[in-house]
Amino acid sequence: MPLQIGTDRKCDIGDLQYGIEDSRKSDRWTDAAPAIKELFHQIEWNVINGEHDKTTELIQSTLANQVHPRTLIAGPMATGIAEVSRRFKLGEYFLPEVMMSAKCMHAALGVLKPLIVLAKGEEIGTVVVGTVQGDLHDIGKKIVAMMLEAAGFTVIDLGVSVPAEHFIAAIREHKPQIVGLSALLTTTMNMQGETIKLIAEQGLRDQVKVLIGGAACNQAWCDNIGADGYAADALDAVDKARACMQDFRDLKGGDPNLRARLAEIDGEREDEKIIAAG
Ligand code: B1M
Repeated sequence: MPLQIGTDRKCDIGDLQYGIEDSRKSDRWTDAAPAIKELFHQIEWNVINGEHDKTTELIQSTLANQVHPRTLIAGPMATGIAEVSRRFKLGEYFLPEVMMSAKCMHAALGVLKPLIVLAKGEEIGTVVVGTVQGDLHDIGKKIVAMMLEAAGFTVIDLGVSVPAEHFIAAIREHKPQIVGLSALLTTTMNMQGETIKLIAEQGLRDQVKVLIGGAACNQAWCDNIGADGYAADALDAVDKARACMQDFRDLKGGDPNLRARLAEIDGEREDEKIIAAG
């Protein structure tokens, strides 16, 4: 059984502003063996420094230590890209640096995807996912797609900057039960709404449940554009997609009751966290 290290806990990543020596002294990943803690810090710094030629080797070494692929994504890869986001936001990093870091994330996901897909559970449905028109961000969407596949969904990934018409064509061709729309920019979020409008205009709204996600979105935005559910991260996307296929199978896409029931899942998750924290 591959190792799952405490990636579900919130951790302090202030040390990532400084250098790997500070990270080594941090109490992050202390539930892992020292060799794995070291590899995790190297992965974080590999993403921050954008050294993509070394990513594959680091990821392989960690896997050889029996670390679960999902732990890598939710652990050091997530903390590394979070620090990149912070630096970009504060103007410490510019596009070239962010693109190098994105290359590391893609290299790592390339190694992990076959392993995650290999662990695919029993087939539960089909999801069409894509990043909406005008938006080129795809790291998060790829993670969501991989996690959905691992959970047993067949995933049709339409890629980035996907026009609403392409979503319509994919719905007609693949007959998914769920459509996932990713948007990371405040300037492209409206395309999630436009895509939902076109799905409705084409008479397909009750046939598909629409989930949205991406850094710019939240539940209020989901309510505003009439999506069925908002997923804050890949695990949330899997929980809500599963609920769409199981508990809420009989509710149709666009039904306000479906939106309300999916939103309740967030409350349940918070309750679970409070109970787990004692
Ligand atoms: Co851009 N970028 N970027 N960028 N970029 C952001 C989004 C930004 C917040 C950075 C910042 O300023 N703080 C900012 C947006 C500001 C805003 O709109 N409010 C921004 C900007 C401004 C831009 C450009 C406009 C910069 C420019 O050109 N001047 C430009 C736009 C290009 C375009 O899209 N047209 C641009 C370009 C780029 C790169 C190409 C360099 C690169 C993308 C590379 C790639 O994806 N192939 C990039 C990156 C890497 C980022 C940040 C730093 C990191 C995004 C990321 O990968 N996060 C980002 C900062 C941030 O988000 N805070 C930023 C890691 C990923 C795992 O998280 O994507 O949130 P995330 O996905 C999560 C959840 O959101 C959720 O689950 C995922 C996994 O847990 N989720 C879903 C996502 N999609 C879902 C779909 C679902 C469900 C859940 O459907 C069911």
